[in-house]
Amino acid sequence: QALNVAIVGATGAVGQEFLQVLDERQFPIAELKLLASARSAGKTTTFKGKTYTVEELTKDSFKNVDLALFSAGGSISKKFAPIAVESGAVVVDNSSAFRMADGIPLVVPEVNPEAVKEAGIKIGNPGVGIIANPNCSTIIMLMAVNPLHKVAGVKRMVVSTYQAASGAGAAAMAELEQQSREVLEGKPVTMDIFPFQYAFNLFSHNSDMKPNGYNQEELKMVHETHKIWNQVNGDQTAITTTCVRVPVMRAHAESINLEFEKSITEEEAIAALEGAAGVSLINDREANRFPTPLDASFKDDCYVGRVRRDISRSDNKGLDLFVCGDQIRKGAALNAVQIAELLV
Ligand code: 2RA
Repeated sequence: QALNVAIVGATGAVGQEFLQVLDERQFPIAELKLLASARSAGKTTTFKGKTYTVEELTKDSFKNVDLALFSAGGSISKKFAPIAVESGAVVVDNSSAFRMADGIPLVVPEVNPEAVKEAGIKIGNPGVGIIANPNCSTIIMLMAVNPLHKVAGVKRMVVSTYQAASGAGAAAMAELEQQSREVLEGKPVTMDIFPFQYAFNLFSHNSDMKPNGYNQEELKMVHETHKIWNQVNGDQTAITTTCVRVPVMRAHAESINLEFEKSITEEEAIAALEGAAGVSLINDREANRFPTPLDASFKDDCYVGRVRRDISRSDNKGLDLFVCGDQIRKGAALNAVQIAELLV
């Protein structure tokens, strides 16, 4: 049945991608409401040939709304997602506000779709009402690793990320472009977003540093994976991560080393990846051709390559691989809309 849909954060990069994905996937929409801050209210956007005016988000914005897609930051989600649920809407929230909250499902549809039903969340009868969209680097990593986890059980995982500017927002993308020009023109670089030059440089992820020496982004990947794999209690996959911001516009890349409980050959791994929804292989050793962020940009799939037996081991319980995924699309908007599709 067609739904009354609200988009919170409609003018942001992910909000705009929500509209793109909803249109492309012909999501059944009866009425559409675009919500944003007072500063953005009044702006217009077209959707399916019709012009919509962005309205200011208020506590009364969710009357008769069946589904609300949020991507406006954690504080907006914390304040307004419960109000939306109270009004009868199901919320799919792209912020980190509720990801680790007890009882709130954290979902990658290709990995743990059952979590939505287990939480008893339905259109018209939202119950706990909020479904959390995982962090983009977690989603992209799991798209590559989960098909292998199902075959041989991941015992330990070492992940290094190469994260695009889009993960830090539209302003970071603009700064990367501006700095690149300034560098090439021999001008002093403008540094408004990060405290160091971004163009032709890379740096440890800009999220908060924790006392154990890991930053927030690295810990999100660890904890979110345990929740999605239902390992919050009991045997957990050992995971360590290093997250880096690199001068790439909108697709993340990740290098992943895996240790398995059971043997899995390269051939078995490739077969599992070839059969996995949402995954494409670029794994041509002859041509030395493997995924790049530009292969993944604006695409739905995550692109996997460099699949090889880990030569530091003497058995078939270790693999290395490389994955690229569009941070705004599968890393945020597409995953959220695919969660919404589980509800209709
Ligand atoms: C990043 N994962 O790429 C974050 C975006 N929320 O910085």
